[in-house]
Amino acid sequence: MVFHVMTLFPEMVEQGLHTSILGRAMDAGIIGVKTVNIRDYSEDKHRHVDDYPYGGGAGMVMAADPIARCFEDLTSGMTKKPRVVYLTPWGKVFNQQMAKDFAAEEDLVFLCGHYEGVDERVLEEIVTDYVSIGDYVLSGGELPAMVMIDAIARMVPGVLTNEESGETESFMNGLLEYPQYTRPEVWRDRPVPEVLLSGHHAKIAEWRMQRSIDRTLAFRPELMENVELDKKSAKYLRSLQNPTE
Ligand code: 6GU
Repeated sequence: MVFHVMTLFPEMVEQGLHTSILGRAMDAGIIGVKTVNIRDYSEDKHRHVDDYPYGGGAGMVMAADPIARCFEDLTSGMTKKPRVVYLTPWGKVFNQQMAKDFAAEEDLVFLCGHYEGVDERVLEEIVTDYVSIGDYVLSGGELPAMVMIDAIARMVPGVLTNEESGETESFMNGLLEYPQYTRPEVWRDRPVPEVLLSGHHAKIAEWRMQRSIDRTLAFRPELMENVELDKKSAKYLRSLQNPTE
């Protein structure tokens, strides 16, 4: 899968994604990240890509034409029209399901805006998906694009090893992660929960499931609405709700 990022800050995106799991996946050729500098498509002698807003007001607006020509160049070799994500606080809020859906694409294009926005007409022409990463305002689309690329890449087959596999992590079964411990066995008078030292795999699995449920109820109770619990988990949840039964 190839992520194409249209941005005014290509170094920022490249630097941020070449580490750890994504760096390994890129070296293995499973994913690619290609950045293009929108400024290279300016026809202005000063390489300007922004201009004053019609109707007045503060700030500058990114002009349609450099973005359109950047996009046309980027997609000229593609046989199929790619999905194009515009990062914006007014988009649909990104989640794990969207990460899985996007991971099925062969090519995915991100348009990172800056200044006060982007000329609406180029958005109408090229954008297929408007996406936000949460209800707060950032200075540009680069950090959100990097967040999305990390989450999407992890869902591409072959990126995670079996050991790293997302299946047991937060959100994959709809519950939050259970607590983890490593050596030493006692740290500042705090022992590791006994069951984890027992070597009893079924008991450990049950303990982890119960701690996932506890944590989800404590931190994100609204997630509980959408989880499908197996028999044992459902029974544990009922035992919490009806402690006398
Ligand atoms: Cl996608 N862009 C910007 N500029 N700010 C954001 C965002 C996106 N998502 C949350 N805040």
